[in-house]
Amino acid sequence: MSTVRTLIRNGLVITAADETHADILIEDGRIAALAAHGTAVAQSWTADRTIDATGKYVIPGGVDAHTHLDFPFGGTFSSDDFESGTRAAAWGGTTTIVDFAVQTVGHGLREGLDAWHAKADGRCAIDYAFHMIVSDVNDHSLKEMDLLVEEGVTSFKLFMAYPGVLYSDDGRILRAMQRASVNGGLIMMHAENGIAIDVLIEQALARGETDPRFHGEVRKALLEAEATHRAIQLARVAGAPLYVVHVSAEEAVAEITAARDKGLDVFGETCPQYLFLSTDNLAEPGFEGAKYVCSTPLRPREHQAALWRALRTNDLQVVSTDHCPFCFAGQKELGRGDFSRIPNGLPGIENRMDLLHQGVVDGHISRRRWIEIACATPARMLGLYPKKGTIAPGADADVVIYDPHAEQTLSVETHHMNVDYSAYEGRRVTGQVETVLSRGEVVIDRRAFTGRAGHGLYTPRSTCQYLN
Ligand code: DUC
Ligand code: ZN
Ligand code: ZN
Repeated sequence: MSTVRTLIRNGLVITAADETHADILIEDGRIAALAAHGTAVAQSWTADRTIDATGKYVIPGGVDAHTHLDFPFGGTFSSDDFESGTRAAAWGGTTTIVDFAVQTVGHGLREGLDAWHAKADGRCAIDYAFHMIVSDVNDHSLKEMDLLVEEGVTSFKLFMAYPGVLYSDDGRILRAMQRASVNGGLIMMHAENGIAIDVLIEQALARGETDPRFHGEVRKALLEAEATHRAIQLARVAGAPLYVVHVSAEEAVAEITAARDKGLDVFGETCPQYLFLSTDNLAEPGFEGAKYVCSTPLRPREHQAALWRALRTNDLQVVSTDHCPFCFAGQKELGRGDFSRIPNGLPGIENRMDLLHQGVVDGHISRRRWIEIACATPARMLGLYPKKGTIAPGADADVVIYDPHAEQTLSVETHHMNVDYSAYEGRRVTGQVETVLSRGEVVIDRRAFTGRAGHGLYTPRSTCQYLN
């Protein structure tokens, strides 16, 4: 049974809106009250458990808007399942994930969603929700979209990439967007011109260009920008909001910025890998570059400044992980001699809060912006606010005690993700998660895991709360 009353004393409470020196009272899994340190109110509080946060930040648990646990791709499955993946998330200060359920072509959305519930049920250490990948837009799946919105699956990912697998053509995309404009769903777009990319892949392989670095060369920034532009125009025609996932190219950011300058409900997310890694990693010698194969691909490092700038100006609103880990041994190796067979995806569910805090340390973003892009906005965007994403009376007590001065070295030796390498091996970062509460239960206690599989609950969502 959980501790019913918990007090967090003496920390600096940071939300997207405020930084306050406040104590926090937690009752029955929720934030009951905040009061300034030393005030009569704060001093009157008693609790079953008191956490001293002197010298620490007290922040909302992270909300990761984009994960792929137990995800089928390229003939294999991502190596973290819902148990190992959500445990690693907790270690990294994330207390809610929104994972992608998949519709298989020829089957319904309901069937896909039921399968993802079965994968997750009873296994999660933290709370979770689902988006739905729609890979077969037809009359039946369009009707099912309405039902899913009503039951709390309020966002739908479509792919302009991966022809023959997850790909939807423009007509199907338009139909899904038209449906979303009526039922309130949010269309999430993987914006890359997959038809053109497939031609470039074929030509590269025919020239004998088989190394991982060619993955980055054929998936051109211009083809991300072109697809982003097309998705925006289709959304305008349909009168639907649009959320572009894993934006990596400066040219794609420019398309989103232009749309937002017109006042359109167009949003964009990026991921830590695009902020910290680059095509230099894809070009690492031997087959090492395979560790960095994901789509959209890593870009030349010049793109990083444009992404950070867009995060500051709110042209990009969210940083999620797109966590989709594949082990180097046996999984990434499927693509030796043919980069197009390397399973696409990077591990990162555990690293997001720390890497973004490093963005604070490096002067790219403010502390409050860190919380906004990692907690509050993803919660609003996906209909989870204010239950998730903030520290306020009535919110779930998903709280992280964060040590802003701790130094750590990211490494496969110390991470908790079920994958045999770290994309950030040897990187020194300042700041570390110390203690994590999920709905008032301590799941990480001064860097020891005290949670359990099954504590995490499925969390239905309302529709997007971020529209203009
Ligand atoms: N991109 C990835 O890198 N992995 C999974 C799916 C995707 O779109
Ligand atoms: Zn994608
Ligand atoms: Zn993804």
